[in-house]
This record gives sequence, C-alpha cells and structure tokens, in this order.
Amino acid sequence: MGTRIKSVKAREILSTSGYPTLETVVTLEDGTSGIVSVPYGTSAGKHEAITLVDGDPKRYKGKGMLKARDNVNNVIGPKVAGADAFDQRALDEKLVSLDPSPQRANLGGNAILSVSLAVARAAAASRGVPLYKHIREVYDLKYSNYILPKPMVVVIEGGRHADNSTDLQEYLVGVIKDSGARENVRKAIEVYLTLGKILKEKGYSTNVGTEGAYAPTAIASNEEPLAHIEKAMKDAGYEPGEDVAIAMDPAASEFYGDDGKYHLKRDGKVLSSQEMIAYYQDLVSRYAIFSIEDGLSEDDWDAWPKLNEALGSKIIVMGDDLTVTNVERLKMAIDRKAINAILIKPNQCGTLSETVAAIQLAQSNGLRTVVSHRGGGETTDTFIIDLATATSSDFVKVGPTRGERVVKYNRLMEIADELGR
Ligand code: 2PG
Ligand code: MG
Repeated sequence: MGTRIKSVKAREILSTSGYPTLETVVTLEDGTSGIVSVPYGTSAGKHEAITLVDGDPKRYKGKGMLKARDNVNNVIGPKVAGADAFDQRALDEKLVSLDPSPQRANLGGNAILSVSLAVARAAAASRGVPLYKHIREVYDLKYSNYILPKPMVVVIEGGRHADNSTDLQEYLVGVIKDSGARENVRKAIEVYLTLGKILKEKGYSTNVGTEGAYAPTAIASNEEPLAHIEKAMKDAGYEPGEDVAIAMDPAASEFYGDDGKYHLKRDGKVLSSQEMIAYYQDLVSRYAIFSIEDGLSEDDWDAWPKLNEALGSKIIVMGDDLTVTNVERLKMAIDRKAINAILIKPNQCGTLSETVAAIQLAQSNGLRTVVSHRGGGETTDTFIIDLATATSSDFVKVGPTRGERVVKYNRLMEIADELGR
C-alpha cells in the first residue's frame, strides 16, 4: 500500500490554441502532489476518446471546459479520494468504471485522463523517483536499460494545422542513427533551421503553423516539401537516409471524401485507395522517406493491409487515427497486418494504463511505438516524454518551435543528463 489520494482539483486553463483545456492537481495524504495539463487534437480521429467541451456559445465559442472541470471536482475526485496512488492499474480501472461508454463521452476523456496522469505524477513525487522510473516500475515493464526515444520533428505542416498550405498534414525529420538524445535533437533542429533558409530563398513564408513548423502558403505541390527537406538535410551536413530521414503524416482521413476517394486539392488530383498507395510507393522510391503515418483514412480497412504489404518491409507504416491508442482497434490492425507501427497519444484513449497496454500489445507483436504531441490544444506538460522513456518507445513526435513543443525536447535532454547519456 502506497500513499492515499487526499484531494483532486481541476481548473480550466488556456491551451496553445487560445481555447481552454484542463489542469488537474492530485494531492496525496503525505502532502506530495502531481499536476498535469492535458492536450487535445485539431485533426482528432473520429474513434478517439471525447474531449468534453461545454457547448456554451457565450464562453470561448462553445469550447469552455467547465463541465469537464466539474466532472473532475464533483464526480471523479470524491470517488477516487482514499484510493492507493501507487496502484495505477486499480485507479484507472476505477476511472473507466465511472464512464464505461466507449469514447468516455459522459465524463470526458479529458477529465478522466487528467486525473489518471496527475495521480502518476503525484505517486512519483511521493516515492521521490523520476516519472519515467515510476511508470516503468508501476507496470513492471521489462527492458534491459533506458533507451531514449529519437526525435521525429515536424518541419513543414499543412492540412488542418495551417491555412492554405499542403493537403498532407505533416512532413518530419526523423533521426534514424542514434547519437544520443542531445545530438539527435541538435541534428533534427539544425535541419529545420536550414530548411527555413531554403524556403526563404525560394520566396516562401517561414511563418509557422500550430505545431511550430513552417507552413508555406504558396508551396506548389504536396511533393515539393520533400525535395526541400532533403536539400536541407544535405546542406546541414547530414546524409538523407543515413543520419536523418523524412517521415510523413498525411493525416489522410482529413482529405478522404464521402466518395471514398482521396482529394489532393493542391495537386488537382482525386485518387482511389489503390492510387494513393501507388502515389506513396513512387515518393518512397524517389525520396529518403522512412515512415508514413495515417497514409490512408481511419476506416479504409480494406486498403491498409495493401499499403503495409506494399511498403511495410521498407518503411514504417503507422496508424494514428486508424488505431487511436485503442487496444481493440490495434488488435484489428495487427490481425489484418495493416500496420507495423503505432502512434501513441494518451488522450486518445483516456488513461495511463490503457496507453501502456496499447504500447505493450504493439511491442509484443513487433510493432514500433511513437509517442506524440497533439496538434492544436497542446500545453507545456512533458508527461509524454517520460512515458516514451519508460516504455522504450522508438520515437517522440513533437514540433520544433513554440514553448509547448521545445519544453518536451528540453525534458528529453534533461532525462539524458539524469541518466548520464
Ligand atoms: C497527428 C496530430 C499531431 P492532431 O495527426 O498526428 O501531430 O495532430 O493532434 O491535430 O490530431
Ligand atoms: Mg497523425
């Protein structure tokens, strides 16, 4: 028996979009406490846990979070008071039992997650251990050592993350040769900075989108960023495909039409699933691409195994909106051989235990795991970095600038220092 939960208190705070989100403090009987703030997505998948907003048009255009706040303070808090903060699994089972609806629509995934994560942070504080160590021990995760996740840095963004940029949502620089966390971060960010110079020379704007990556409005095609990123890698002194390589998150659900086709407006193309796969095969044959996330839409289940068949032996074929950090959807994806990697976002499922269960299921089936920030409503919380470290995840996906993004890379480098790396 560890320390018991004394009180749980949530507040409405601002997220990076200007719209509210939740911050929750859990205090334990020994006086220690844990505080977290939870993010939400801009291009959220339709199968994710629900981010409960008030819908009151008089406050924050309907996106206030007073209901979710009250659910923490008046419903969840009293039910978990007195529970053992060190027994995270039991705590999360309790949280799930309070709202067993599949997408946590009653209490809100945001309300539930904020309590789940704040308890973990409070318990780590009570034990006097770093959060990543606490998570590893609480779930009895068996890894020989700490392998720090490599950065996957968003460098160009479009889709719903920017106005009038590419249809594809994200172009990223992933560090594929591990030189230690500090060096890995330096390399990826140097490529980002070099890319800025290239875009400027081309006459493009280097204003940034919601994730702090460039969002060049005048870019001519969805393919063009790939050439600029490869050039940036070379100009920065790195070999594309060896030190660093390109990752893409088209977030294809966002341009999948009711007609069952993919609409690439910037290219003036409407493609079938099969043509979309051929499009990626062509890009992969010509650029140093090592990962494609959400290459197809979240319910295009028949086509996903074909994409994985076509590219899965060469590159990472990753689900995000497809799998939404949900064990049931992940099982479907594994059964159908639809993916070889999964993006992990705790707020897609709603509790730490379910997140860790998804990671464990993925890893035990040989899938890679990439822990990710959210697009729109991020906060300065760094929980995901400790989570990625605890679970030996392969990568963390985070934007390159803006305080809520860099704080995560700074936490990664801090952990590296703590571990003497
Ligand atoms: C994604 C994410 C994060 P959002 O699609 O992977 O980059 O975007 O949080 O808006 O869903
Ligand atoms: Mg995605």
